[in-house]
Amino acid sequence: MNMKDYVVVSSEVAKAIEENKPVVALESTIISHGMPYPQNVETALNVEKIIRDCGAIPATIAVIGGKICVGLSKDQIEYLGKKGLDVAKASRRDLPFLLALGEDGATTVATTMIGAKAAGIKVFATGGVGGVHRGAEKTMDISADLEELAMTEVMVVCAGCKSILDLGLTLEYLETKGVPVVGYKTSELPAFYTIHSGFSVDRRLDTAEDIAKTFKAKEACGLKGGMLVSNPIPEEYSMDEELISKTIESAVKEAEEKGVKGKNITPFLLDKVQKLTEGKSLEANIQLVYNNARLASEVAKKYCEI
Ligand code: PSU
Ligand code: MN
Repeated sequence: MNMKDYVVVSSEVAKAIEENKPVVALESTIISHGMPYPQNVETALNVEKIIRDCGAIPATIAVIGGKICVGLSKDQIEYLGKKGLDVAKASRRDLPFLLALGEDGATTVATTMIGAKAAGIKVFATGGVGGVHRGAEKTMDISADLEELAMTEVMVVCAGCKSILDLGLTLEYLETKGVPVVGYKTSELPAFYTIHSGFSVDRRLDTAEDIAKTFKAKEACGLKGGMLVSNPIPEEYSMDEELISKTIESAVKEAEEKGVKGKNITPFLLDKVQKLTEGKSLEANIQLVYNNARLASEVAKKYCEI
């Protein structure tokens, strides 16, 4: 057995890769655990359409029946969206069980990177990545997404990090692991719902071409691992900083009181923030994903041209 036995690439995606056409990978935990039904399915399908309209091919990734499927059908996306929290959230350590036992799993940033790399996809668009949690000096809760960025050659286009995380520690961790952090048209790390975080990225880049070239240079030198491209939420959808920081404070406090830990904490906090802002944060979340899909498509196109 080798990895090929566990990976199923759709014929459309396989053909695109073979012909050096731009492909953008998409994760599935954002569908099952990141948003409520039916907005999750609607968003997932819209993201695919946006990528197509930009001239690239979308490849949503999930584990279905023990296979890492790269390029899901509409029905598969609908299935994951409807099942929601009943689908296992699958990060790196969960993968062997699901594959061996023929089960389903929604892929996090880490596992989506693994699937993307296996299929030969270089660019991946999502909303937010996992990171170092607040209080990690005691809990040691650091997302496997960061380790994956350190070892798997895929660019991840996101809207920065949510302040459910400790952004300063997340950047320190990425620095230690040698992961380049790009700010698209900004030198400040965006904070997901808002444009400003007060933390600096490694480098501001203003074009998709420069982003693609930077990644090519990294690959050419055999510098292993991925690259984090942070793309600020469009100004018109950016949320009120005070509202969002109060909301996150109260969500984090509730999680602590309820003793929510481990893989449940990120979905718990996302859900709380959505409820506390009465859906306003959901709209912001949807719009920033669309915005990332557009940038990722442009980067994927440039990467294929170089
Ligand atoms: N952050 C978000 N939205 C998400 C996630 C994180 O703003 O949907 C999901 C992603 O799938 C990410 C995962 O990879 O949560 C990280 O989970 P953990 O912190 O347990 O590693
Ligand atoms: Mn964790």
